[in-house]
Amino acid sequence: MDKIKDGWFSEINALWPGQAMSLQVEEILFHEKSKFQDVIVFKSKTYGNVLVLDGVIQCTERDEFSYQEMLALIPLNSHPKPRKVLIIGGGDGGILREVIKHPDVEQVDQCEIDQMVIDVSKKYLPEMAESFSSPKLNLLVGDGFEFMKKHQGQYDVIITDSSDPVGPASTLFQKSYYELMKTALKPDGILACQGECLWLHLELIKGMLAFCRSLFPVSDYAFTTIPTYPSGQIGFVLCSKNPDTMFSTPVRELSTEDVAQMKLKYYNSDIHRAAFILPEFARKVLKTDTVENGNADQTHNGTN
Ligand code: SPM
Repeated sequence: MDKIKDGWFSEINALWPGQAMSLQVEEILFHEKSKFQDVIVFKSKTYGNVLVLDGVIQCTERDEFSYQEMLALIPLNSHPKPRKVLIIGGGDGGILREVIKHPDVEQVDQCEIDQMVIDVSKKYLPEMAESFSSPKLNLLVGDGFEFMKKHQGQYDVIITDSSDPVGPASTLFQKSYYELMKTALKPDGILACQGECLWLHLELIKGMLAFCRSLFPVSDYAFTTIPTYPSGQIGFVLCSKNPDTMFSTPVRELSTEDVAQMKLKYYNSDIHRAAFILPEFARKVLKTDTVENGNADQTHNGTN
C-alpha cells in the first residue's frame, strides 16, 4: 500500500527506472496477498476500476480493450481456422472475452495460476470477466507449464497474457517456455505472448525474437498503444509453426459491420496490419532477418 500516497497510486518499478504512471484513487476496493502476489483493486478518478498485481497496473476499465483485443485477435485472424485455443494467464478474463468473439473458436482452455485474480475480476471488473460463464470455456487454476506438458499437439492458437518478467511470470519470457508452447501447438499452430515495451525493453525483446527465430519458421512483433502501461505502449511476440503464415496480413478481413457486431473498440483489419510497422529505432534492432518476397520485415527462418 506504500504505492498509494496522498490519494494517488504511482507505479514505481525497477523495470521502468526514473518514470512512473500515477492515477488518482477514489476508493480502495480490495487489497490482499494471494499465494502468489499482492492483489489490489481500486476505483480511480478517470480510468474506472484498476487491477494492480505486485504494484504493477494490469488493466483499467477505460483502456483495457486496446491490449485485450490486439493480443487476442492478431493471432486468431492470422490463423485460417482457429478452433481450439489455449490461454495461459489472463485471469481478469479480458483475453477470453475477445477470443470467444471469433466465430471459428469452438473450445477455449484457460490456465490461470491465481484464483484470487479470477475472483476479484468477477466482482470488480465484470465487463472483462463476463465470458467466464461461456460454455466453450474449460477453466483450470494451476501452472501453465504443467498444463501444457499434459496437452501436447492440441492447440491451433496459444495466447499468453502474463504480467512482467519478474515474480510468477518470469519463466514465461524464456526459451524453455516457447519450446513447450511449440510442443502443445498443432503442426500449423500459432502463438502470441505479451511482449513488453519497445521504449523500455528493446534488448529483452531482441533476445526473445532471437530464440523464437531458432524455434519457429515464422516470428514477428506487433504493438499497441495504451495510456496506463509504462511509456503508453506494449507489444506482442508472435510465432507460427506454419511457414506460410504472414502475421501482418490478416487471413480474416473484418468488415465495418463485423467490427460493430463484435463490439470492437480498437481492433480492425487496418490496425492489425499497421501494428507490425515499427519505428526506425526498433525496426533496426528487431527486424534484422528480412525476406525479399514482398512480405515486408517478417522473419522466415527455415526452421520447423
Ligand atoms: N489481461 C490483462 C493483463 C495484463 N497483462 C500484461 C500486463 C503488463 C503490465 N506491465 C506492462 C509493462 C510494459 N513494459
